[in-house]
Amino acid sequence: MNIKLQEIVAVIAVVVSIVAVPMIIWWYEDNHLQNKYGPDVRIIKLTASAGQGRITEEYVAGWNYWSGFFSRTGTIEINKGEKVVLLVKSADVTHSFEITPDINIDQPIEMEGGHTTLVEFIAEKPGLYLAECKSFCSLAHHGMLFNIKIVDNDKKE
Ligand SMILES: [Cu+2]
Repeated sequence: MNIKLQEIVAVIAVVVSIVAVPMIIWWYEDNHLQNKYGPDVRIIKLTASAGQGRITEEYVAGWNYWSGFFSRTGTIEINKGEKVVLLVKSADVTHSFEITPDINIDQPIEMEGGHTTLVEFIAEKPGLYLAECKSFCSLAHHGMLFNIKIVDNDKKE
């Protein structure tokens, strides 16, 4: 009787930790940066996948990494004056991104496989900036690019 109760408690403890630990990690990843920087800062999370030759804003895990079921990020539009935290994660190998130089971002944005590099900047100069991987990462290396477009909303219309 006692042994059975202990077994049940053990099973519940295992299930709770299997479910709770990833949930806490997801919650933490989603919230701690926004809490740290405050609500005015825009957090952009990108994942670079050399295997699929693309950069995405979607969450990349094992299942979609191998199937390639995540979308390619084309252009990220940022308003002039916006404070941005750009997080670039590598899903696989080393990447090194360089952006058109007149954007005020320290370059290159480099990260080893599985690692994330964080860059803070303020969008100052309106324009279209090309971010390209300069480290040959795979046969699909040519697809490792995205655009950042800084728009001046005061000058629109
Ligand atoms: Cu590359």
